[in-house]
Amino acid sequence: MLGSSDTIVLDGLFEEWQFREPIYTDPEGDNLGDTIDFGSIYIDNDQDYLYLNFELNSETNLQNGSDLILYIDTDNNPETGDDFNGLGADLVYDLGKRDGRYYHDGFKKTIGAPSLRFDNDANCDFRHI
Ligand SMILES: [Ca+2]
Ligand SMILES: [Ca+2]
Ligand SMILES: [Ca+2]
Repeated sequence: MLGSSDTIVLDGLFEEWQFREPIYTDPEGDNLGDTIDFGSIYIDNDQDYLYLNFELNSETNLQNGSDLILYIDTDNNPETGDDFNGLGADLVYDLGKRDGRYYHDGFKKTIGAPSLRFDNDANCDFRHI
């Protein structure tokens, strides 16, 4: 049975992430004028969901006016999906537009905001770095 530290709960609290190692840590203060300065990035999954945790320099509503786009190569194959810097992104999601697409078995499916879940519902709650 999984303990509480093994379970990601979308509740606006991030204590369960302290038991995980970041997959990447971006330097602080390197945003060069952009509004968003990424810090550490964490990833985890269970049998149903993929969980992403981005540390940002300030509280940001990614679903409103953001120009961030998420690219995920879900089949680890650069030949499938959208080409983005050599990545074959099978899932592409524009966070600010709440719109995206998913490629699977040669089919393209449009995905909207209900396909994704955000901590604290409409307003993402991000931890400050
Ligand atoms: Ca939580
Ligand atoms: Ca940074
Ligand atoms: Ca791919």
